[in-house]
Amino acid sequence: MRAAQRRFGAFALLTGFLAGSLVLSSPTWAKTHDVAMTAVETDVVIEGNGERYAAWTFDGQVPGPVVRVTEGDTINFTLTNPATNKNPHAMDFHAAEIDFLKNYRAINAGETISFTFVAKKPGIFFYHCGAPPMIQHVARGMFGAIIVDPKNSKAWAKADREYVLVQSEFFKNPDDVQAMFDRKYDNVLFNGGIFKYHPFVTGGGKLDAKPGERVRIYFVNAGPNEFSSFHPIGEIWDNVYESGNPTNKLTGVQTYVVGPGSAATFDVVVESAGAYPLVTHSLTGALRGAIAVLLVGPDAKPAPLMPMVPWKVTTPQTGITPVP
Ligand SMILES: [Cu+2]
Repeated sequence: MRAAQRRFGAFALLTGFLAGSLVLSSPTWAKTHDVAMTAVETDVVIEGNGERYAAWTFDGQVPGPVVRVTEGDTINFTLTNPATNKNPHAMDFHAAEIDFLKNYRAINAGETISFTFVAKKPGIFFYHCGAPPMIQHVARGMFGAIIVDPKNSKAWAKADREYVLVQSEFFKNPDDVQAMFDRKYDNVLFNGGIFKYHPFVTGGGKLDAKPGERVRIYFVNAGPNEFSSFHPIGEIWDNVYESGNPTNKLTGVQTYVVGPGSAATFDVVVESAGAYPLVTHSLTGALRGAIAVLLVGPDAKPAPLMPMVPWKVTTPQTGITPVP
């Protein structure tokens, strides 16, 4: 009896020790990320025929790079505005909850700014330049997406495939700020291109998926002015998560409005092979470039979060196939 108690005591001591050591030695889940971006004033390809545009960018691409962290993580961010630039630039992360005046101020060419924030809320968030006139800095391409994954990965269904789509309006004269105020846009873009994911258009691509996969679209509307009415033609969103927060869950949604400066996460499970165009159902936008074809077939290959960013068109051609 006493021997059994001793054994139990030793066992309890051992398990207590193991539990204690686990608590002490386990790293906390929160991480710290050093994220650096450079404001780059450069030409980018915006059309499948190789047409270029005098953009202002983060890291030379439109949209800027996707930042991905987990809820609770700390981001040490640095923006560099090289001396070779002509304009002030800034960074505003919608995933942050920090002082605007101090952290989001514009810096001149040749300067650098750093700030730190904790991504406290999960979701998909917009980021953008806030230097005046902000409408022009956004319209010319200084925007992107930050994904804050929920710390509890079981907060929502696991996605089989993920894409980031950023919608924006395109003004062909990059210096016509009045046209930007007057909403006189020429095209609407997904990920910085006119019909970038439309396989019938010269230089166009597509988004791939396999039948039965849960495809998760992290969707950001950069604006600067127009609302998006995001709809999958031939499908229904299985779930929509406002701001990409798993708690904000909607089910069985045909079309969901995302305002400028906002974002949402869209899940669709496509049962059968075929083509499913993802559009803004504000048709003036869709028919001026905001159509991304989700091509569903058994041979779909893995793809990056933002395919074809930057858009490298190797053989410039002329003429875009009209879209029906
Ligand atoms: Cu800027």
